[in-house]
Amino acid sequence: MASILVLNGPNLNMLGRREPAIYGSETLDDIITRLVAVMDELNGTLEHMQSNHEGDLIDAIHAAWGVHDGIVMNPGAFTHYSYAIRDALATVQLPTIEVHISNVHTREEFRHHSVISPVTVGQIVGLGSDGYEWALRALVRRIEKARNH
Ligand code: CA2
Repeated sequence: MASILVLNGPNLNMLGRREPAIYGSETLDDIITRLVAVMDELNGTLEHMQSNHEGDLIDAIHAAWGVHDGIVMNPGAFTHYSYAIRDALATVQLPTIEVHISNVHTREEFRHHSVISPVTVGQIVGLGSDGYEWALRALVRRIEKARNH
């Protein structure tokens, strides 16, 4: 049974309320409800946390150490410049999948680079909110495979 921490960074609490053409019409609550159902199906558990504050996200990453088996994270705009979040992920060494709802590569130049991705297992970008589900399924599969070896 896998335990996953889902983390969402700044402004993602506004999902479904603004900019639906870029980020879709689902709210963050809608997405998390769906992810909890997916984790039930996979016989796992999920904790979710969203924050607009870098330090709070770092504290949540530290607190995941020894508690959760992996992290699905959309770091929001911190993706592009937060060495502190990257260091926190590198420190706890939990397998992490980075998710972006929009296709960052078709947007402004500053969104093309992630300082987070070098410390992740992989990235899912541009698949809308479904990306969280694919990330969750891929991460649980990876954790269970590692356990059975
Ligand atoms: O595509 C993504 O998921 C992003 O991580 C979203 C971040 C952006 O800074 C990244 O470059 C790509 C921004 C999140 C803003 O979320 C909003 C949602 C709805 C309405 C307004 C903002």
